[in-house]
Amino acid sequence: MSTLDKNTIAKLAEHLENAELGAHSVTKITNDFPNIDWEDCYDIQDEIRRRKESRGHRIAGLKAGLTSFAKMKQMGVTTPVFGFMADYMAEPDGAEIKTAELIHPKVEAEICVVTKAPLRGPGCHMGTVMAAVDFVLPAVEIIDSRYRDFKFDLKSVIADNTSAARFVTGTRMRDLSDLDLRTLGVVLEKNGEPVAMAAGAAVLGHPLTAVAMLANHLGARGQEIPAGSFIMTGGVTEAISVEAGDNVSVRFQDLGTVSMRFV
Ligand code: OOG
Ligand code: MG
Repeated sequence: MSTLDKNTIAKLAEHLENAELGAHSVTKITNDFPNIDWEDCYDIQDEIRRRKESRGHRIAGLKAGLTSFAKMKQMGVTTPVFGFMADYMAEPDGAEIKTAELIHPKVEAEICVVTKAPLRGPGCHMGTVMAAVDFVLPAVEIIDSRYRDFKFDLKSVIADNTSAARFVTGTRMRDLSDLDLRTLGVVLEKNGEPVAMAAGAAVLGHPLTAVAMLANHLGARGQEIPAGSFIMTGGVTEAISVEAGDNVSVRFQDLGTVSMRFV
């Protein structure tokens, strides 16, 4: 069930994408559309994706967010959300991230996978996900809500493509069978100081649970996770604000370190 017509969805998608591309904040869309539903919000996100693809951009990955208790508590919400990353959001390990292109960036440490088989819900579970994982790799997501003061509700953040802005992938890939993703430790350092830490179990008990939820969410919308997808399972700790001059390094047990500098 949707409450908005196609025209309104297109207008809201343009509004939110312009805020992203112009790096300016806007008010929550639920202020003006209090009766908007989940379907509408994912429709707006899909329209943002269609706009990018029509300009020649490729989809570089899929993401689950608000999957750890620390993140849910920080943002005052109780369920995960799903979004996508576009090609221009990808940055290599050691990158300089330009803060002038962002509004109020925060970093998140995430355990990620690349798949070797398609995953289509409903009915996806840990077993089907494990069979489809090609390898595990670490990444840092740089989120940047387009909403004023980084304040939003779940519906608004879904429409805003779950604050996706940039991501830095690590360079060490490992087989899933060589790792215990629940006990895999993660230490996030900002300017040489450890500022947040957790283990993989912080994400829904096991990070691959987020992949199953993503497949089931997409399945309900008639979509799937294609083979070869890069998937981010969500920040293991609360997100940490950064500004120009900050250095961030995240140390992942068994997966190496991912670093970047904000300029
Ligand atoms: C929403 C996106 C959250 C994560 O990993 O939890 C997210 C937000 O907090 O702005 O990407
Ligand atoms: Mg994230």
